Amino acid sequence: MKNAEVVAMLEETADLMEIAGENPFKARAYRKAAEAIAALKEPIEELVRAKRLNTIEGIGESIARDITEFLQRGTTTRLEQLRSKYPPQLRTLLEIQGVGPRTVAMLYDRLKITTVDELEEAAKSGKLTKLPGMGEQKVKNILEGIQLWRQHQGRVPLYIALDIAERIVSALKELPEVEQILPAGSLRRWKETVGDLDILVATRNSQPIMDKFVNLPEVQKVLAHGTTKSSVLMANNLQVDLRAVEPESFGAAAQYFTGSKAHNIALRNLALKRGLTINEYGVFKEATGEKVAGETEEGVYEAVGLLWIPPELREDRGELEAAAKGALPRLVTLEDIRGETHAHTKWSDGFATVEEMARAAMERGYEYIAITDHSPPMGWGVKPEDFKRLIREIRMVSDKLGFPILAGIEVDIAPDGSLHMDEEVLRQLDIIIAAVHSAMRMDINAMTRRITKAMENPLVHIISHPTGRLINQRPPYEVDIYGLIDKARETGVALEINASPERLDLNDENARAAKEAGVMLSIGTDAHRPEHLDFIRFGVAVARRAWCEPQNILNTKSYAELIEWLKTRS
Ligand code: DGT
Ligand code: CA
Ligand code: CA
Repeated sequence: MKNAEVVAMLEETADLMEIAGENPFKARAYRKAAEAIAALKEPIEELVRAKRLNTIEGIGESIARDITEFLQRGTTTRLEQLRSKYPPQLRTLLEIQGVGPRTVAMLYDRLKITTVDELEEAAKSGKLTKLPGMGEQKVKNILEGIQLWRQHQGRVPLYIALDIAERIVSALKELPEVEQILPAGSLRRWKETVGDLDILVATRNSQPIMDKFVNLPEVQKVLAHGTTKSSVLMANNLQVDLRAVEPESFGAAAQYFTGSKAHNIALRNLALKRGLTINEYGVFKEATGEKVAGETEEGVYEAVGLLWIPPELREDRGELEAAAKGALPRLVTLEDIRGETHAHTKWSDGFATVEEMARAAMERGYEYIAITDHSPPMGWGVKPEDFKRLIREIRMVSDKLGFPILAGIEVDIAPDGSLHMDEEVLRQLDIIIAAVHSAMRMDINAMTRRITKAMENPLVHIISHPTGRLINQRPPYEVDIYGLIDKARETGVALEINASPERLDLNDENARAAKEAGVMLSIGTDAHRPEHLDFIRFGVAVARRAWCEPQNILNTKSYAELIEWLKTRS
């Protein structure tokens, strides 16, 4: 069913028509058509096949032609023409209050502005006031609009949202009225950022739960306070919605509000093929209205002929097809992780000793830990002449604790792809992680060459945080991730899923590409304190969203297996 795609096409056409200054009535017609198709219950392809498009109100001849062409070619002549005049990313500018289509066109025609950042810079540098009709006040409004837009965009990093969710859940759980409670939405799917929290409770008496919720000490503002639904703002401007449902519908509600939206739409279409409708209350026979599932999530999927699908996979990236064939992956779990591959100590910029880090690993039931302190040129890196003492300490602590500690390094990759450490030192180490920490503004080819060259060095085992991004803080440096994946496959070097919650690098999609290419992935927490070892759950979540099974992850290996694997590299 291509309805959503057709809607997107019509909306883009309307936006670009307005920017291009075409007849406003024409643009409005496209918008109306988009609304009509969004509300359509049957596949648009059916209507086209049966030549019934004109039965929908608001769809005239020329829009019908565009839809037919779009279904055949995946695009339309009209859209292509518009796009050749005005790049589609200009549409984002329309989301800013005080910026209309005419302004967007002028910004592009005169100043080649295509992004919010460029607009902000132009406004701040005084370039905008030189444009016709742009007084000081208008520029000021635009800057305020940009600020507002950014707040609105503000998605909260997963670890912050998770922390808030866990506190809400443990507070509400105390109430005897709560039969079940579940943080659903993107949080349950472990998406790297969260727009808002969607918490569900199963109960027969919801009022006391709602009352306690809106009065939680962390609540900054109550947006709604009802019997079955309440909404509040928490710290970080995070909105939290709490919904109460009858226990009979809890599974259906959990399924619905876990999403993703794309997954739900695809699931509903599968259900329709079986003559079933599905909503947040249950699964029903279309013909009779009889309820066939809803109490449990397993039941909902089973009614549609599917195995239960882990939330991390629910992004409409092939999981429904896999569930129908009984071919879902056996996703890696926290329990599969047998050791830590990336940890720092006081020897570089960490805050604990080798022994403290090792004990923390033992407490978590691990079989080993790798100590991988930085090399110079980081100011805090361990100097070559000090590595001898560091290695000696590692061997000594390992003996004392009777616990395997690998002597390692996180060595900096220089701009020319060489490693910032004497080879003589590297040869004494058990595990070598290499990473880019400086000179990140290189062009994409040079950066890709820099990292692939390090991978060609037979001493290197793992490339750490391969794209350098920091969530909501720093975009990835320019690098050809597929070039890195190819090189990893060719050399056998592992790529890291850095589990530090501000990094999550590789991200889910890149990790999935690596996994599918047969590349080994290593989940490392980059711990700088003992408690950072617990970041592992974020790395495992990325691996699960990347469809990884235990054999795709280096540190699911036992100590002996890991040593074997490390040898095959050097
Ligand atoms: P977020 O909050 O932006 O990080 O992402 P989600 O996935 O938590 O999305 P949200 O909070 O807008 O909605 C929660 C879930 O509700 C979503 O994952 C699926 C479901 N949902 C929301 N809108 C729709 C819809 O229009 N159709 C369907 N089928 N499901 C929807
Ligand atoms: Ca949400
Ligand atoms: Ca929501």
